Amino acid sequence: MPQYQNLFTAVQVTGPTSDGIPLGRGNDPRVGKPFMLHLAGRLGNAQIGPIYLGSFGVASLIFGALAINIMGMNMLASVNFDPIQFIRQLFWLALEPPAPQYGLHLPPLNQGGWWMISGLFLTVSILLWWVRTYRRARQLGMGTHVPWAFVGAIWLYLVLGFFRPLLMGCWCEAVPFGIFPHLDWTAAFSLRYGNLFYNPFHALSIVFLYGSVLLFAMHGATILAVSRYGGEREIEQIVDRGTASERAALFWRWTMGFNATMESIHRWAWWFAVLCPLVGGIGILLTGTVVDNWYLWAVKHGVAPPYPNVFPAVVDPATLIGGKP
Ligand code: 07D
Ligand code: 07D
Repeated sequence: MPQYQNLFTAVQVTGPTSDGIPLGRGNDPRVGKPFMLHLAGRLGNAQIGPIYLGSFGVASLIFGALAINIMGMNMLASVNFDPIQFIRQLFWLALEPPAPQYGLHLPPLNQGGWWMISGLFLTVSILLWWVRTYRRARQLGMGTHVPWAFVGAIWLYLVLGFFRPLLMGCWCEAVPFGIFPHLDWTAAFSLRYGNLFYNPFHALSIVFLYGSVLLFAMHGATILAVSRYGGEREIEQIVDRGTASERAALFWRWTMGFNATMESIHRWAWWFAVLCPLVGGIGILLTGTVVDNWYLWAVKHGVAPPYPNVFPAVVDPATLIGGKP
């Protein structure tokens, strides 16, 4: 008998389209006539639409589009409005935050002003999208777990571009907009503050990042492995756990002596995912404000060994003026 592995075989659900539940007072109408798309059905639900846009959704899209356009136009200006060079160099182009001399003041548009405006619009757009996730969850009578998880990501984003620069007294501390420029910023940040690997919150953030991957793989694999018993059919599994859930649980109890439950695995997933940017944000907020050099901090607290005496003593570069102590 051929093995039923179910890694790629997706069930295509076809039938009459559904508009979903009627919406009560205070809601806008949903837009778009729903239709079936076979390719979408290979990845998820075959039905596309209708989508709820609402006033917060529309406002979020407008602010988001403005932010991206300001970034794009500045990048285009930086290559003298040459569309070929714009495409060729796109990954390297940047819209940089203001220079250090402006501190927290408003700089001229071409020296960081556009960065501030597009950053503000991007933030407004993200926050409006958050309101939308909250309101839609509420309207469906759901818990608000998704919006609160989203807050985790927004926290790290605001620490990187708003809270930390505010504490440091300079917008110049914030991240530039651009594909490779934001990577350069990340590498430079780590070097400037004495190697982020020695920041315990960076380490914890990595634990939750890797942990999320591990949990996701274990959970996805377990459910697929019992889909031959209907394990992925959540409705049946809720009213009658049957043999699929039982097997899934037993598999882990047999292999590692302990198993999550159908319910608790989702709490594990939620906390691991949320804690990744949450502890990360704490680590970034402490950098430069409380701790100036994570390597020296680690040596001081016995986490890292000092360099052997054969080398000259390590001096915190932040204490150097013009390269001299
Ligand atoms: C798969 C969901 C879909 C989302 C995607 C991202 C944009 C940007 C803007 C042209 C998992 C959409 C991208 C809207 C377009 C312009 C101006 C999510 C999925 C596909 N990063 N980062 C990326 C952002 C920071 C770092 C990629 C955003 C920090 C490293 C993408 C932010 C630091 C690497 C991107 C942000 C940092 C990346 C893929 C905000 C430390 C990579 C992202 C708002 C945390 C990777 C070339 C992805 C890469 C990468 C977007 C912040 C480090 C462009 C929007 C400052 C080391 N980052 N990033 O798949 O390939 O996420 O870069 O804070 O190696 Mg980044
Ligand atoms: C960025 C949250 C904001 C995103 C939002 C989304 C849109 C797009 C569009 C849908 C990602 C908005 C979305 C606008 C919508 C569409 C199409 C989450 C974000 C609101 N590191 N590192 C981390 C590792 C090093 C550095 C975290 C590994 C070096 C800095 C993570 C390694 C140096 C920062 C992590 C490694 C360095 C980080 C990010 C290995 C560089 C951060 C977690 C193996 C030389 C960030 C405390 C996250 C942080 C961060 C992993 C190495 C620098 C765990 C695995 C030593 C400066 N690093 N890192 O969820 O929190 O990000 O640090 O070497 O700021 Mg690191």
